[in-house]
Amino acid sequence: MHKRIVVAGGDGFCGWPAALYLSAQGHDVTIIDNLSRRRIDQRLGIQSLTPIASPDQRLSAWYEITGRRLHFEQVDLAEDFDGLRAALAEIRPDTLVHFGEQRAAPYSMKDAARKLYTVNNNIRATHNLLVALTDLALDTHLVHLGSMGVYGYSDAGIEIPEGYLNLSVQDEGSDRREIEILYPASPGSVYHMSKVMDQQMFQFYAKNDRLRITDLHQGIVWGTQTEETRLDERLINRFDYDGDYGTVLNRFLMQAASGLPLTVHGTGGQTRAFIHLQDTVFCIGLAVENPPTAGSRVKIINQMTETHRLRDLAALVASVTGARIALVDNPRKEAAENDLRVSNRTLLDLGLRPITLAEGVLGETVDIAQKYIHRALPEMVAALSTWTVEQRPGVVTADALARGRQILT
Ligand code: NAD
Ligand code: USQ
Repeated sequence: MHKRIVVAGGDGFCGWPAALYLSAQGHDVTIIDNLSRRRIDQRLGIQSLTPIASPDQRLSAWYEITGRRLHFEQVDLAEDFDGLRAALAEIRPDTLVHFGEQRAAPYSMKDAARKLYTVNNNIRATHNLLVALTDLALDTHLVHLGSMGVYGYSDAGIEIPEGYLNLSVQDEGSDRREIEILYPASPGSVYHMSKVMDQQMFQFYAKNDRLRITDLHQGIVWGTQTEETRLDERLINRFDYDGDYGTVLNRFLMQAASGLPLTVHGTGGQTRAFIHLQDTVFCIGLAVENPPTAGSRVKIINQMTETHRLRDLAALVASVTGARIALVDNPRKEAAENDLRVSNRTLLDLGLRPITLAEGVLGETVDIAQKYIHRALPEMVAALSTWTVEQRPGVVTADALARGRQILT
């Protein structure tokens, strides 16, 4: 059945190809975005490696090529509750897919202003959406893009379940009680912390207002193009490679294309979850088609297809491209080594057949990186956001002095 769908954050890296995919499936899609990401790029002095067209050009290209209309409304989810409420009252969406948040961990750790912005933007955007839906008494299914990072990367020694953990606890007597809790959160950045806060809001509104909510705990998305964005250069997706917004695999591929060493943080013993962009949009489609019923708990789905240790990932990219690998000081505060096992049963059961990091698929992203390398700004590649003051180059702290004295004596 064709639905009315709002894609909030639909001008971004995941949101744009998802909007095209849903439109291609025959749904009536409206993008809501405040274009903040394009402004952040300008302020940082960076640009997508790929030349992304303006929203107007994107929409007319899509219509010209497919005959399908996509709609666009420029609304700030966090700052303009009235505008958001009015847009939703008009559209009355069956489904709202929420990508509209500040999503870079390094950007969220850059300084006080970006920490404040990330929390204010993300929490208010999510809460405004929840309030607008309840205030309008809409039976909209909210599909939110969450993050695998809410679980954290401490070795629990178990497969990470899909959101909830079943515990067997001894009560005051000798009886054992079975309880279900949200998997204990352990965010690793202010950005990831905002996703943990989103989770709590979803729990409340699902319980109190019977909102139907799916929270997709997504891994790191790699790749650039999907079947739809490939149709025309005006539909091309963004490719971030800079120290704040570039994610690890896309950064490695860009570094390889520009003859730079692959920057592995620390020992590269960190293990992370990954998913290809084409699978992301397919999974969004599955989530849209399989809403929870009103009154049921938040449906949490782990949206990832494979895990990789970073030094193995770097070795794979190096073997395909001939790039060198550099172990650099880790600007983040994170476990140097961790194992990661994750259940992604829901999506597999719904029919996901994962695209894995096979050489052929990697090849397309290598090609994109090479094709547009003339647009790259190599000086923007270094990851300069540090997680703590002590990690900032040139900062001398009491602790560092004490350590220095120990070394000297
Ligand atoms: P992106 O920065 O490319 O896109 C986010 C979009 O949201 C941008 O177009 C931006 O302008 C818009 N936006 C931000 N704040 C807004 C606001 N207040 N009002 C209206 N629009 C707003 O990010 P992305 O990579 O596409 O990520 C989308 C979502 O998916 C994020 O919530 C992110 O946490 C999640 N996610 C991304 C990845 C990844 O690897 N990219 C992995 C897991 C989860
Ligand atoms: N890393 C390197 N070298 C680099 C860049 C990163 O070794 O040049 C390391 C980081 O230290 C980290 C890992 O690679 O250990 C992943 O970093 P990332 O920037 O690729 O991903 P992350 O910060 O976790 O954030 C990204 C998205 C975010 C999403 C998250 C999914 O930006 O929106 O929520 O992936 S997850 O990691 O599963 O939580």
